[in-house]
Amino acid sequence: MKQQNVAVIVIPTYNEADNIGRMIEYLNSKTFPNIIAKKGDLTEAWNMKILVVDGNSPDGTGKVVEKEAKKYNNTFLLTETSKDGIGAAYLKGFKYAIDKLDADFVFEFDGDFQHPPETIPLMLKAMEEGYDYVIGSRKVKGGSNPKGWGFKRVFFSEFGGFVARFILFFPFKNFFKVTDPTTGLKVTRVKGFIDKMDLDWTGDRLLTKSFGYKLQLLFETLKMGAKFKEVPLQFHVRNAGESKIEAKTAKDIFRVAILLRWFDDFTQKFLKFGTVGFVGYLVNAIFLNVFSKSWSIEWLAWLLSTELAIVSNFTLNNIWTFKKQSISGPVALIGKFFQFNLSSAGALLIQTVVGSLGVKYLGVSRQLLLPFIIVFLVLPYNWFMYNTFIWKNKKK
Ligand SMILES: Nc1nc2c(ncn2[C@@H]2O[C@H](COP(=O)(O)OP(=O)(O)O)[C@@H](O)[C@H]2O)c(=O)[nH]1
Ligand SMILES: [Mg+2]
Repeated sequence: MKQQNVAVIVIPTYNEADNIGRMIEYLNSKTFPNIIAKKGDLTEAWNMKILVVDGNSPDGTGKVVEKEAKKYNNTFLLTETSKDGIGAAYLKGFKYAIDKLDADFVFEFDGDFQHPPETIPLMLKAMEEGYDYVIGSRKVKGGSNPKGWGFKRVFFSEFGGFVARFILFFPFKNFFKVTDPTTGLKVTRVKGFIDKMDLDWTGDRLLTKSFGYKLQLLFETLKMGAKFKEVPLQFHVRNAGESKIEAKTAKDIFRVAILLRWFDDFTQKFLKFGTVGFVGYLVNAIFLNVFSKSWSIEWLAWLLSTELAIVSNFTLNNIWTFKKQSISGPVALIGKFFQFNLSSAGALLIQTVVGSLGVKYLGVSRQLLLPFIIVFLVLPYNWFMYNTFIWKNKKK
């Protein structure tokens, strides 16, 4: 640990002239002194800074911040040439915080008092405990939605949050661990996370420059292996001014969630694995038909067509599904192909044993049992064997 941890509260603003001055005053006079005095169980030395990223607001937000920046030397203004979306504003802010403000931790924080400044010390506490990523959640004990929200608003927030969680993470552990995926209050460790992130907001690096950035940064940071924790967020109603959320925002967030999951390496790999398996089945079926018509030796037709399917599976998985772990060179290929045959024999054994026992003792029909065995036993078995033994990640 350094002598001092620099935490930068990044606040994007667009037309927040009625809020931002009060917010800066509040943080500097009420919130930061408690942190510096190590109240609330804090033990380390914190250097707190504020960075407002203003989308060149026509209402004079920038002027207000400039005035505050003259008064407080920990307060900075980054003026964008135009309103580029909240996601873009955050990436610009992160870059500035690292390059110019020496940030060790960056906060995502709203300028309209919807995020209570009192949550900041709780989040820093978690950072002191060694977490990399701390999220303010409205869904954990102690967290809440604004009192003024009607049924419809609560329903959409709850339902939307659930759908986002489902699309992004189901059925893996983060589906259960991330309770509030669309929250905007977060703090992230710079070292190992923000400094490894692509902060170029131009081009197509961001799937959206608007509010969907929340899901993208969440997804990316967790993918990087961040140790994360949720703290309760009591989400308030806006102090003044207007929300920048538009009707199309929900649709945009949904689109981002789908794209994130679809283009994820894991998903792509799994889809390719499934496709290769299906091709293998076709090879098996077609050659079984051909061979059994040409010869009268039944078992030979089964054996050869199955082996052709195994060859097809091995080859396609090697050059496509597991391209990054691809095996090359004749000796390695022969060795792995032998291993692959053993693994496939295992799958055959599972299918034979469970299939015949099922038919005999459960009395279920073969055509019903087969797809069940394939989906719930053979697929997971193959996926496991391929990833752990055949195409395991090369050690870095
Ligand atoms: N710089 C910048 N800030 C934005 C933009 N859109 C929203 N913000 C700011 O981001 C914060 C959250 O936006 P807000 O409209 O309050 O969203 P809501 O709380 O979900 O209704 C506020 O401080 C906004 O002023 C943008 O395009 N550019
Ligand atoms: Mg807001």
